[in-house]
Amino acid sequence: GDSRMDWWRDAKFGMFIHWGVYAVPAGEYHGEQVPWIGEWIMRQAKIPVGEYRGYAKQFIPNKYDPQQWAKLAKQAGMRYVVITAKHHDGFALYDSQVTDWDIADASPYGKGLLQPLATAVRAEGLKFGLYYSQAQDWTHPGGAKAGFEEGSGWDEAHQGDYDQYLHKIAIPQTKEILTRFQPDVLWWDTPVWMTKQRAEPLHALLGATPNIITNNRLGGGFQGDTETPEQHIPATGFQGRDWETCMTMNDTWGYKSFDHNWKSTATLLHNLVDIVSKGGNYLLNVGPTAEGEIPAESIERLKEIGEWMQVNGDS
Ligand code: FUL
Repeated sequence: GDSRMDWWRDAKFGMFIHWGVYAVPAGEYHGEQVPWIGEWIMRQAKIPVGEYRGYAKQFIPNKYDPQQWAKLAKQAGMRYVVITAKHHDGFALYDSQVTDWDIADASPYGKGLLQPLATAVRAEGLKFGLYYSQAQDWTHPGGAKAGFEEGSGWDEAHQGDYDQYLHKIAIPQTKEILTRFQPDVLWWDTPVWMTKQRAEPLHALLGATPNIITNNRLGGGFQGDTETPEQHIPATGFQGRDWETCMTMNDTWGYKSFDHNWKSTATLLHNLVDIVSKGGNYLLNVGPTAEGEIPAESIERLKEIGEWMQVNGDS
């Protein structure tokens, strides 16, 4: 077998973290509650790039406590953590050298958020993974779309071609995150307009981290290691393929102040058992606030899951 996959297959349960400046509007734009998932607010409300950039000035996570997050994951029985290094809004949670649209340069916080988490998570004996949006980027030229067609955005600032974006931003940033953080997982997303030719240089970078595990969302025909059913549990799993269901605890990945539609702990445990019994992994999401706190409702559920694990888990 492929021993590279051993830890991941054994892990069963992980924490997904969607965190970024979208936690500042927290689902609201000009006093209106914007429908759908919070991390998509920029596109949903067609917020101009210049205005969206302003949110970064209020993204000051002074309450961020990576040790607490790592312990919370560990106590819940999770064995890995995957956090958004950069989501579709293009904002990097680390100090990127190829843009100033990152936490260190665009926010008064002034320093990276990923290394402290990588260190804390690994200190708890958990694996550390990164999510990276390689195709959609609603801030840097060439990475935005209004529909699902290439190169059309909702702002002049979007003008540009994807290949230019790929070489100026996506490739150098992928290189940065792989070399700086040596992630155990790279979680690509939404391979719109990816072709074999575009995906190849991204795929080639993975050679720098030979044991890395990647999902099936790079695009261009690359299958990666894992299937990624989103917000649902497949009836029977996948023949001959590893898989991981990712799911929210309420109805959003990124923090929304008014989403109170929380699943019960019983439902979350049922999902975990259902997924694991079918051979999959469960990547359960938390969406921290702009101040850097995991919502109390999520903490409460993770603690209850941890209590169940004490009795029923294999430690
Ligand atoms: C989707 C993204 O578009 C969502 O924002 C979220 O990150 C989810 C896990 O994947 O495709």
